[in-house]
Amino acid sequence: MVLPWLEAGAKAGKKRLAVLIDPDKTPPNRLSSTIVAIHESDVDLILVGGSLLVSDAMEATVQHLKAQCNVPVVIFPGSPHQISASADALLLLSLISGRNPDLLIGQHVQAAPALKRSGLELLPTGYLLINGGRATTVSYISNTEPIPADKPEIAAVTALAGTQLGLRLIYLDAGSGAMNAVAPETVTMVRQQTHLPLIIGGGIRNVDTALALANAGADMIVVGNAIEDRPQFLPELSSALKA
Ligand code: 1GP
Repeated sequence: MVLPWLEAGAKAGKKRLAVLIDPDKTPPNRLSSTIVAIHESDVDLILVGGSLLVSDAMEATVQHLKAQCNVPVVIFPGSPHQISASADALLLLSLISGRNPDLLIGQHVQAAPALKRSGLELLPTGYLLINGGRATTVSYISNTEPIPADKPEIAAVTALAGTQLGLRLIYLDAGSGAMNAVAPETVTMVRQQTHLPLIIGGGIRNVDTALALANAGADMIVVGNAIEDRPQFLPELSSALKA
């Protein structure tokens, strides 16, 4: 089970590393260098998903990764259709930084029967978009405003509310390809308000940024674009993070 393992790791102060694979950008036939990089690294989770899946490569991508890598595969869904019973778990996202009821309950209702049938482990996640310096696909598609980057106190009380609501993970995301990653100060303030495992992603392109976020209290770092551009970044990041 992914959730108890994440919770135990966070409690023990372990720093986890996740790779995000967007099947639109990297379908199975273009995954080989990423898979080599995963084999050369200590990767804890593979997230699969995207805010705008226009291809139908999701299922094939999950199956390919399950066959090639000995790492849990977790769906990071951009829509209620992104469900694959071949995965190990699914981030059941509530977009608590936004005020779009569809992403707080509407899509969950639509997806509920299929999720039940899938038998997937569900990871109830408070998902917060933080302004990363430019408009991102997720912000446009979700029709929500990200939390301003210079208002860490809003992120902190939002994470607190998510914790009080009974969510089990908090994910702060500057959005895929963000110009600026979430600021370590934001992570520090959020960390003071929640004991939940804290996942940080969006725009992380170098080891120093990832280490600063981990030191500020992130339990798991997510990288996507940077690995697609330079797979060698993954083993570098993995050894620095786990050192
Ligand atoms: C986006 O947090 C992920 O949802 C990863 O972002 O692709 O910018 O690394 P990047």
